[in-house]
Amino acid sequence: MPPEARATDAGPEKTCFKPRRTRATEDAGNRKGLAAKRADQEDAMTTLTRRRALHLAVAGAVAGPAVLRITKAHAAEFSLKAANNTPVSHPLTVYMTKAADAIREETGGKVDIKLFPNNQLGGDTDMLSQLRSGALEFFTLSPLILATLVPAASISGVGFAWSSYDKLWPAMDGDLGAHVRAQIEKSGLFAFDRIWENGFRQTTSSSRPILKPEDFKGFKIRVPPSPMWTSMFKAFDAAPMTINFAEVYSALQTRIAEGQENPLTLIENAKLYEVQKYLSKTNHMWDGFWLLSNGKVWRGLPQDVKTVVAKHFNAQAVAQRADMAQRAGTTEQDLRGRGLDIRDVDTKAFQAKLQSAGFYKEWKGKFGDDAWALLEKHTGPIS
Ligand code: X2X
Repeated sequence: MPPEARATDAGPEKTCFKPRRTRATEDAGNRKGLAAKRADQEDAMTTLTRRRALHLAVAGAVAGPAVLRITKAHAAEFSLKAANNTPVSHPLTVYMTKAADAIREETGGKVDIKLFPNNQLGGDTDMLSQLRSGALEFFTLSPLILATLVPAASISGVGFAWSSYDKLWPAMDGDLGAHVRAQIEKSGLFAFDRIWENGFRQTTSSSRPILKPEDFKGFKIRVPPSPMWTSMFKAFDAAPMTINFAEVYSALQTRIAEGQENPLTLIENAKLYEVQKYLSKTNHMWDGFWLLSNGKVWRGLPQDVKTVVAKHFNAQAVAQRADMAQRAGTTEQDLRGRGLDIRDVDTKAFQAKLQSAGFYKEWKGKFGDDAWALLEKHTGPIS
């Protein structure tokens, strides 16, 4: 069993959470029955109004659509929203939900995080804007898409850099992750310590199997909005087009794009096998999800709230990694069963193509020698 799984089995330590009590809640606690309930509700309304005022102050007047405001009237003292781009069945959503449940439970309902999965609040680009304006409190995003705002963040996604998770997780939980999180913080966002798993990315196609680097020539491939993705697939001589994940299924269905690339778990959960025929195990890049918060909103929360929220999100991120590692084998079987024609390829040939196209030289230059050395300290020499 991987160490992550063991740590989680033991369960996160309980911290002593003391809900903040106002005079109104104390009075309500002393009364009985309906009267107490009414007082609780009134108190909830007061705190919601307070929270709303805080939000407006933090976010400014143009904070985003009114529909995203806190509207739930119940006893929570902190009603917060979290969002992601993965289907309800994806382990990212499942384990974020577990974290929200654990936080609600440990705080006796005072901290209520409502999850909006599956691009319900818009595509990644929209959700990133909402997070930055303060309209959305928590959001998971690929380091490479985040690089549109924080260029240093995409360093974990350099092509063919990682040979195993034994190198990857210690780097992301250690100094490489700390380097990236420091840059994220400078941009006004906050990143939780533990990055969540998306996986190693594989290439799918509806038109032809990609078996060797030359098969990418002119291939109309959807890539997420990110300079590194576009750069990588240009280096493969493909024709990359930037599309948010929210529109990927329909882009493939209508054949606007011939193919896309994503980890097996997401290909299965988003049912991309319905609109793709071939899957090539190109394994070209590792990708994760940083759980982000708006820096001002995060710093504005009381310390005891922050401690409980961070503890459960970090613990569930580690549990989600372990769960995905356990499913890896069966997912491939399932996808074969769904009719995908799965092929192994010589990944070395693909890496050589990136090398000869100048991909590594370009990105080493962009990240700088120090950051590159930090990456290679964990991966070994990349190019
Ligand atoms: O957009 C994608 O392909 C996804 C879901 O993998 C990311 O979030 C980068």
